[in-house]
Amino acid sequence: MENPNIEKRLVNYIDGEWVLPVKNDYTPVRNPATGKTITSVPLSGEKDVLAAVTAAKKAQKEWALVPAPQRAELLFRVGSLMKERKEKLASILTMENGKVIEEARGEVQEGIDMAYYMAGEGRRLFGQTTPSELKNKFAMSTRAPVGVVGIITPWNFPIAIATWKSFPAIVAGNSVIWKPATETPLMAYELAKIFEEAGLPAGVVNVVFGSGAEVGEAMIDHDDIRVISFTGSNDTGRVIASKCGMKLKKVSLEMGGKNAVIVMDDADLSLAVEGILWSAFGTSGQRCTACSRVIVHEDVKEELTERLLLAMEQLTIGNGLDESVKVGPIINEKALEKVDRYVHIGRQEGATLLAGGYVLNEDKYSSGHYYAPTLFTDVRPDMRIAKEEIFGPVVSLIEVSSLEEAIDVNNNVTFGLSSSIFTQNINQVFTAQRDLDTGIVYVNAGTTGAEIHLPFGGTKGTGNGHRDSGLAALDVFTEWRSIYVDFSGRLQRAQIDTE
Ligand code: UN1
Repeated sequence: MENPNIEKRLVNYIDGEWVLPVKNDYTPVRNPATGKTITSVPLSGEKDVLAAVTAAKKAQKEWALVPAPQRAELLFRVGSLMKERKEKLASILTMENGKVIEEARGEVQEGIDMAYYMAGEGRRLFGQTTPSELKNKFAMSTRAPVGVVGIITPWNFPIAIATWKSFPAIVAGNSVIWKPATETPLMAYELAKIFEEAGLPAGVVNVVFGSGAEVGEAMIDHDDIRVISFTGSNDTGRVIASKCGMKLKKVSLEMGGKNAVIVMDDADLSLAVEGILWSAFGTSGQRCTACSRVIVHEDVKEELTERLLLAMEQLTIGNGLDESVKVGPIINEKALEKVDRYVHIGRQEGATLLAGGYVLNEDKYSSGHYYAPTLFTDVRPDMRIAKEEIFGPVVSLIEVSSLEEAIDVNNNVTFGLSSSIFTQNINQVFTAQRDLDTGIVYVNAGTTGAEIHLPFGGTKGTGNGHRDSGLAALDVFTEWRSIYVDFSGRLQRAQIDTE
């Protein structure tokens, strides 16, 4: 056991109790930097989900009647506890996920920001009032909770994404059943402890650990879970969408990207290199928003490539708990193999490998899963490495000769999460923000770094029209209710008695 302060075996959190899973089935959780076992996580099943649904249904009825500003008070407390424990949470996050400690602190901060932002919604949750077409009649709309909601969160942002989904659900008066990724259960465990300590009533948030095939499936199947909010792979998202579709269940999906940085001929190249480096190799490229394509104007391609290669040489790779390390490990063996497979595909397709392209297996890396930061050039937009999500530290340089071509190349993929342009030209900036077909657009910054008070999500294969975080998240976890109050004392027929 690597850290004595971490429980050897985790349990589920259902109805305010820490409970063993019904089946005695567990799987180890390993630190991707060292390969060592940190804890083990239950592989729960349908019965655990049923217990959680029963608790969540009961709790939600009461919770919906608690005034929203009081619900928000609890979220403020959750935010303060997260702030108090920021350093502890960040180091556990680095241990289970591998991301470097500075980024782990950033991710925890993202959750704290979300707590305070959504707590503020407790005193807003605005609806509309609007005139009625009839005399002595009042019309308004309010947001009503949906009921019990199911959230399924990924390992790459195990705490931030959980807060994007659970906090708006809670403040709006829903109860939550949460299935965290089995690779990173400790963030869920720690956050559940915080919910408990903050005084969230039993059953408002329930954590059921386990696989998508068992726990996820049971959540999707259960008619009393009215919303599924999922972040993860495109393949899984499609299956969830079709199953929820048959049940007319509300479903919100976020399924990754093939994000590009565009570098125009007038760009500040030093800034562009910094932006590319941070958004492509930060989190070892394991962000939905990671830059995996650089679409570069032919006039600056050579210089940008040289500068990028030099900067890549400076990247320190290793265990993210070491403050000087910039690039941490890949989450597990399977993910490492996938990255390496794509590099082989790239070579076969005729792309030129300029740096990296191999698994790091020197002694100091041998027990973890590390991949060398990789740069391909001469990549054509129709190559698989330019179209498919790799989810690792691999960047493809694609040459273009105009802004129009750059935008075409950017848009000509099935994903649409994030994009960025480096230019000093205001006309190009505004053309790009209008024409880039992604949910997030950055100007003179890389493709990562979304802030929680704006909508997060994307177009095409990235999602299904919904957004996480920002005000938009409330649309996922509430139903609009339109209310008409007639105080005329007689029957007034809409559209008819309007004279
Ligand atoms: C993700 O990779 O799914 O914008 C989330 C960013 C982070 C969130 C990424 N704030 O890169």
